[in-house]
Amino acid sequence: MTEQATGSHHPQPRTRTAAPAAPAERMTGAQSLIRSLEAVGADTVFGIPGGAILPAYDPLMDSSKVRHVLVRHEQGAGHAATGYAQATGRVGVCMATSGPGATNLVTPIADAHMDSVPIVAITGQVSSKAIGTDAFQEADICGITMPITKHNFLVTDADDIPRTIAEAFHIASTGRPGPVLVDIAKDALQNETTFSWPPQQDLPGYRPVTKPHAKQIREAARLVNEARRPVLYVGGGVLKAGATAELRILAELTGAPVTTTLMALGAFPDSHPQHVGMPGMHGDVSAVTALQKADLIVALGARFDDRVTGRLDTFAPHAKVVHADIDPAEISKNRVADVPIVGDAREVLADLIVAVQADHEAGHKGDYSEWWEHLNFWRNTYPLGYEVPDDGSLSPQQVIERIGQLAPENTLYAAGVGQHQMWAAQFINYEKPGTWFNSGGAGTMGYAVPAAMGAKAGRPEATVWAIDGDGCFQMTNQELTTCALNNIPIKVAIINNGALGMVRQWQNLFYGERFSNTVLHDGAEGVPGSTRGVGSIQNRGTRVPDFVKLAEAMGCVGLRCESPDELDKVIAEANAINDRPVVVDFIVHEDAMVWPMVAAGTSNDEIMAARDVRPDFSDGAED
Ligand SMILES: Cc1ncc(C[n+]2csc(CCOP(=O)(O)OP(=O)(O)O)c2C)c(N)n1
Repeated sequence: MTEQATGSHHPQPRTRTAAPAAPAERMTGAQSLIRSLEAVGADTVFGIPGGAILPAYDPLMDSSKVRHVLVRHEQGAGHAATGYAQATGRVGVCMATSGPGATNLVTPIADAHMDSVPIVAITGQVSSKAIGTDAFQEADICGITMPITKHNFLVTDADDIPRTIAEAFHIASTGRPGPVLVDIAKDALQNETTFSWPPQQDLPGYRPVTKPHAKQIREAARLVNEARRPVLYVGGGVLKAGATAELRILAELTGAPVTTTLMALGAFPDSHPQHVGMPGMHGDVSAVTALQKADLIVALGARFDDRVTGRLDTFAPHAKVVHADIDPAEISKNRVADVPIVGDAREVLADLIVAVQADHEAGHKGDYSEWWEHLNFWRNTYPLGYEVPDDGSLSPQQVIERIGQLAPENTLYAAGVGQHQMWAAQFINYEKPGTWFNSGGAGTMGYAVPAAMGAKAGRPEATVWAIDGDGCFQMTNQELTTCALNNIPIKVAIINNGALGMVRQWQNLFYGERFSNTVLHDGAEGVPGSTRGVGSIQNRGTRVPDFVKLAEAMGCVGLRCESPDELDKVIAEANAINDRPVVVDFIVHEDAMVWPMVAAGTSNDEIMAARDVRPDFSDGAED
């Protein structure tokens, strides 16, 4: 067992109600696999068939409960499973054949592992007798995915299929969620077996701890009420635990500021007066500084990622740390916790509310009024902002902001990786849990389109916008064909700056503006002496590919927007199309940069609010 997380469980239904016990029936392993998927409540599987998994595809055709979505690349199947899982709270499922089919799943599996997303990947394997012979399309996918799965199984006996599927779904969705791979040899799929449900599960040693220790909770409550500069540092674990209502109660009870990480946007309303923003490399000055100057950090389902802490040995030097996490391996991994709490975030928060309240009743309540003066000063002095280009071209931040403002209620957003991802995090308001999906831990370009597809397949009633970069889009856009053919009408905004923008930003700031291999258009920018392509996008030559034509070729509506005057009209047009996927090619200025920024490897104290703008912290907040 490659178990890395023994934490616990999740209150939302991740799998649908198990089928009632059925009498044993004779059938093939493949039929037993499909029956097992039906029994655990899997309603959607994203995948591509091939030799080793082919026996499973035959009975899949007859299932009225499991819908199979035929993707165009297995990477798309994996990210779609992730998007589905994040949008529905259930386990996402993807399927592939042996060898290259399975290895194409490696990136999305690694991605789901980094972001603790519950998916089950089912792969065909060569026949059990051929395993280890370098048979055609053989790859040791269990070996390959060992460090990037919560657990994986190799099944060589048809009789083991129902139990393995039940265990895989259980492991994926309980404790700290994560990806589980089930690799099934072809002969196990072909052989006769007996199917009965529910199977007896056998997972010795897997007992995630959900209930926090009362003494630790009391200690945490005491620190909260004694602190003068506390911060609730909220990570994705709070969303996964379905603990957002409890978070709000605790926040309002204490009056402490709240910061939600990139993985936790929507866990606490952006508009709430106690929300001080997102921390991290491109976080709000107020959130980064709040953590930096805090005397107490209460980390809830967050993991002190390097993008949040900046240079670790200078992170939050005055703070005591309460660290609550379902996964004991996270606690004190990067920052030593003064009060470690192992437990499910919802249970931790529920218990903390009671303990804090009891302290209040006993006359101990924290006074954070002076802290709020500092927080409000930072918030008001260094708000997020952007410049509108004076050459009449579109500002990428404005495009993203307007998409958020014009979107129907309950719109879901998936982002790629790069500048557009950071702007989507900064300039769209996330008010509700489960509305924002991105590749936070792995930073996987190509995540947005297939993740949006998975989210829309799981939540067909919701509007789903993918906010993508022109670089990212070129990695996985073929899944738009899948969307067009399977009635999955997502909307894609390509924030087309003609460059690998985030990398270009680093070249701009740290490599003396030498733009090595980051230009995606055919202009000659970056070449010394060139007069073409420098400055604005209008100087570019032929656009390759033409995203509007590409979208149309894939059965989508393709729109283009090049100026601020057209912006609202084009977004409204895209919002009005619900029978087909829509792609909007937003041609934006290429020089925009993401601010604020803490340069990699530097201290959060060195945050830059904008180019050449270093916030002034000489207000003695931590004195
Ligand atoms: C699969 C993968 N390859 C490379 C990178 C490194 N990388 C990070 S951001 C980025 C540029 C993304 O460009 P684009 O999609 O156009 O987005 P922009 O930053 O311009 O908004 C690259 C190459 C990555 N994160 N993922």
